[in-house]
Amino acid sequence: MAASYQPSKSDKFTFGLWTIGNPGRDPFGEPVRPPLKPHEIVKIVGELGGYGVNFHDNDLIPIDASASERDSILRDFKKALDDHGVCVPMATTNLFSDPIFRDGAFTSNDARVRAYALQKTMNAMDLGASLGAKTYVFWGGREGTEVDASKDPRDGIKHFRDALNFLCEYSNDQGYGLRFALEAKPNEPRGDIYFATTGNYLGFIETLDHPEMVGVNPEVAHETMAGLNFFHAVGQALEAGKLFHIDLNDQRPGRYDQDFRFGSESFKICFFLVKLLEDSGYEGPRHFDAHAYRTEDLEGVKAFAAGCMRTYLILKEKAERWNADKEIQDLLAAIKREDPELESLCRGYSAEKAKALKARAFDRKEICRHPLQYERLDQLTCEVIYGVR
Ligand code: DIG
Ligand code: MN
Ligand code: MN
Repeated sequence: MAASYQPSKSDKFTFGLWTIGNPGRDPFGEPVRPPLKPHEIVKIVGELGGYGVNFHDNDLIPIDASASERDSILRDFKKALDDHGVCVPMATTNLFSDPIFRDGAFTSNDARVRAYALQKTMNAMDLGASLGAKTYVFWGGREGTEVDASKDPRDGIKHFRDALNFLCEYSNDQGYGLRFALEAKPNEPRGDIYFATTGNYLGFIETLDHPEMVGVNPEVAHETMAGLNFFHAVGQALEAGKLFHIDLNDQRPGRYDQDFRFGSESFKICFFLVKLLEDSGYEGPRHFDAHAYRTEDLEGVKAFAAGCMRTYLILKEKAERWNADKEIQDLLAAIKREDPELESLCRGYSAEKAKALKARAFDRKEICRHPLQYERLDQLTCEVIYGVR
């Protein structure tokens, strides 16, 4: 029977409240869609087959909400979660919208702002943990500069490290069991954002007091904006055991952060990404940090969300086809040249191994005669993606 590509809870598809709830505002235009309340977004995600929703603190509770407004919002939100069997795997803090963060949050030049950012994040962690979140994302959208005369980059790193060390201790102190996932972006809304790529964060994590609690949340659009191969970035995060969460969307290179529907632009990268997530046994949410085109009405937004999940499932089936394709697998087997004896010589240093390796003769011309057949391999891969294999 032909696959239905119908999402189920076991696919762990999640959406941020800010994605389906995006009203279509952009730097050059006002909102084009009426706002949706959190419980209305939960209903849409549930009806489309989604697994969970995520939120910034102020996506759920407006920054100046009264206690009674907060209680009412939370009551409706929790009821919708129950009614539609939707969970909250991840939460995060909005440390970028309020004017107080105009020059950063944890890396602000103003100690009062840095302290307020910590306070706001602790409160947001309380909220997220109370709703079941087990992953906490940090996207430092305002942590950066336009004027490098204003800050020594080393100070920014130190302030960010102090904040994360403090918040790791807070999570432990509260018994939340949260895992932190750091999300990189090279620029926008700041001229340059600190920790521009996932690689920056992978290096930074090892300098923290609790590196075991901290991983990364790579986003397709952000690494692509930096001109990088997202498949490689996720590969490094997975290999380091640090892929704690992931932001799926799509992006054309050399443009502002487009956050397009997943798989709508970079077919090959998204194919290899889905194949890597599935082949690796990644068990985290497949989170879509994306939004519908500004042209869309509510039905268009639903088509956007359904399209994200459907495309992921289509690419998952293509990955299964690729893995099962005998011609492709035979090609890979012919291309790779393993040599256990040589490999044992090159791993686990000893003076004897070094001496033997230095004495080994290599026939460069003979080695170059080994065919690589990448044109054929890539053609077959494209044919799987195009749907003719
Ligand atoms: C933007 O890509 C960021 C914010 O939307 C949020 O903090 C994070 C969560 O995935 N992604
Ligand atoms: Mn983005
Ligand atoms: Mn994101």
